[in-house]
Amino acid sequence: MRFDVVTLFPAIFDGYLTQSLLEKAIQRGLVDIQRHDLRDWAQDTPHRKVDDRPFGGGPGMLLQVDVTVRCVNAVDELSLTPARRILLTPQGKRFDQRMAEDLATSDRVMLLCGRYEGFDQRVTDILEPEEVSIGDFVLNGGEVAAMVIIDSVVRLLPGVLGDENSSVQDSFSRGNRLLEYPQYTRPREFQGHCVPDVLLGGDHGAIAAWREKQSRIRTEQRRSDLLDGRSDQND
Ligand code: 6GU
Repeated sequence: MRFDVVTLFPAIFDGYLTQSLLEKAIQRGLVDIQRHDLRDWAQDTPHRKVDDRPFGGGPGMLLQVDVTVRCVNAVDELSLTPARRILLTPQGKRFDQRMAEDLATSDRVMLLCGRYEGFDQRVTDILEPEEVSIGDFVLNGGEVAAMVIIDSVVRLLPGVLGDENSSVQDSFSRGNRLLEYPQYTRPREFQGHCVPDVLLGGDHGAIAAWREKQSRIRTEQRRSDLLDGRSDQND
């Protein structure tokens, strides 16, 4: 699977690409992540301007449609497979595990990271990307959101995680709408806090039942919206 990330700040991704589980996935050829500096498609040298003030007034600057369309078309031509285009914006459809699972079936995804007040509307009108948000809060730019999306998608690709099953049981995956149960490792007791007896007893049926109950309790207390489907705007 290939990601093309269009950004004004390609260096933001440096540590992420080399310091995480991702590095191994890249080395093993399971995923390819290419960054593209939007500024490389600016026309005026030496300023390489990519933004301008909004018509009608208002705060901040907008990323310009001509630069962005040139960039996306050039990136598209780097590969024969057309990329699924995603524009990162707080105005987008909210990202969730289902969307991650869907993206993991694509060969190629292009992520457009906005900065400032975002892109000129005509970027969306012309390039028709899917507009995606990672939640109801505002980031300084789409780069962190792009990393969130890449991270959640890459771990779903076959061969990336050691145990092929370990992403299937995740909270929020298709078959599981509950939060994870609490887990413990050694020591058995620390500062008077003990590991629940049932986990030490070796009765696998009892352990499974305890975990299921803990998942349910946690979900009711913290995320009751998951139980009645209210959280899922995308259903
Ligand atoms: Cl995708 N971009 C920005 N700038 N802020 C966000 C976001 C994206 N998702 C949530 N907040």
